[in-house]
Amino acid sequence: MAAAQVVVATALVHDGRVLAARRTRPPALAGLWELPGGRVEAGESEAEAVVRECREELGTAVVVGERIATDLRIDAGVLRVHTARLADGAPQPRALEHAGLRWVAAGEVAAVDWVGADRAVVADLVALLG
Ligand code: 9L3
Ligand code: MG
Repeated sequence: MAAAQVVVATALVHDGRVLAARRTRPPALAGLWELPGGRVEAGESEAEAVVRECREELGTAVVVGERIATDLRIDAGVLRVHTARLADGAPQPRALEHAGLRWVAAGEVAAVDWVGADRAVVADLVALLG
């Protein structure tokens, strides 16, 4: 049996805030906010996938940190959250997948209209931001 598809999500932290990206698609997720990321490709490590997805979706270079939170079951497979920090460049929504970005402080994390899977890591994000 094939292993479940892993989807990585990036808790990109800068100046005590975490980056949230507003999805445009699929329709069920449009308008909701997520930690940017996507499917790990064949032959790629999770950290490599985080770096690639941040380059593709945000146009920025990142340094990957640690894994946080527990694995989350999603329709696409299993979602795993990795921390990261900016190495170079200010994030911009580069892919059609996102309509906007916002930096979220610890006190604002719970009030964000997250996609269902990402809502489950709110407490971990608050802890991460201190
Ligand atoms: N997904 C959920 N939360 C996230 C990410 C990055 C992804 N933080 C879900 C949305 C899609 C699937 O995982 O159903 C694949 O992600 P993408 O390749 O559409 O970003
Ligand atoms: Mg994505």
